[in-house]
Amino acid sequence: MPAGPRPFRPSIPEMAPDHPQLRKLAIVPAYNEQGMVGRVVREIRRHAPDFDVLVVDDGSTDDSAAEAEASGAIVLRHPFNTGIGGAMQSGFKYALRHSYDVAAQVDGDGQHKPAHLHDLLAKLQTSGDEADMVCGSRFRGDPGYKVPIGRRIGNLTFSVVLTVICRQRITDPTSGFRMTNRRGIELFARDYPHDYPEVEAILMLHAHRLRIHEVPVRMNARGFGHSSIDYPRSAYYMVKVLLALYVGLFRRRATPVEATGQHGLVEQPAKDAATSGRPVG
Ligand SMILES: Nc1nc2c(ncn2[C@@H]2O[C@H](COP(=O)(O)OP(=O)(O)O)[C@@H](O)[C@H]2O)c(=O)[nH]1
Ligand SMILES: [Mg+2]
Repeated sequence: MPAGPRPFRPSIPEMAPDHPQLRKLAIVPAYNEQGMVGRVVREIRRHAPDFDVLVVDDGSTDDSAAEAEASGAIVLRHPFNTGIGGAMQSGFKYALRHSYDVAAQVDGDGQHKPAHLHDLLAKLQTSGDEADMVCGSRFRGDPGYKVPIGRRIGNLTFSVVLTVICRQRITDPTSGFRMTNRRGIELFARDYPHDYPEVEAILMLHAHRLRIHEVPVRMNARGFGHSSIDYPRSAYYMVKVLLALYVGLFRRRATPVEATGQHGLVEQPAKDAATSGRPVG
């Protein structure tokens, strides 16, 4: 990495392994996922009842929000579509404001298996300081479904680039199935990449000296609807993200002290979102 400002590394209390009091949030980005998002919420509550579930409805024009709420999720609604990155950043802001220790992403299209949430959590906890984010990787074992060839090629390209930059093996940089600790929550609440955020988010973590681990997971094929990275858009996706990675290498990143004049993060209230659903206990 080029010389730059000090990395963002707020001091947080060490995470106590297997601490039952950890506050954990599953963030479910959803854009027109009616028919699937309710099932995702119920599956999370069944397999990981210790997680609160926050669905970020990203300006859907269908009944995703009502379905999520009926299934027992807290629902945050964007008044218009912002893209996956915007949806996730709202989730991280919520996690920060409500003092969660752990935040996971579980996509609203049903691709991620909530049964793996505790595999991710075990790595995040037992590794303590060693893993600020744990990514579920389809390519460290059996992916569980036939990953489309376009996605494989894109994934491999980003995997090579990030493995070189981060000097550690990153096998599934486009996986959105990931979990982060308080350090990651604070960083991503303040700044999260837009458009196709997963790959850039790994670079961000690396630039801020936060640590990444991968655990093998199986995923499902998308039930219905279309991935945001369909074939016509995949070339744009490749060029855009590669450019963003290159620019990101040289980007100056403000430290919390520079940004706020004090240690830690002063959160700006989210302007365009309203919450509903059951309160966080
Ligand atoms: N396509 C799309 N998905 C969004 C958006 N905002 C939130 N999402 C959610 O982000 C998740 C991942 O999106 P998806 O298109 O499946 O990405 P992929 O799994 O990487 O191919 C899904 O749960 C979507 O519902 C958006 O603006 N567009
Ligand atoms: Mg998907």
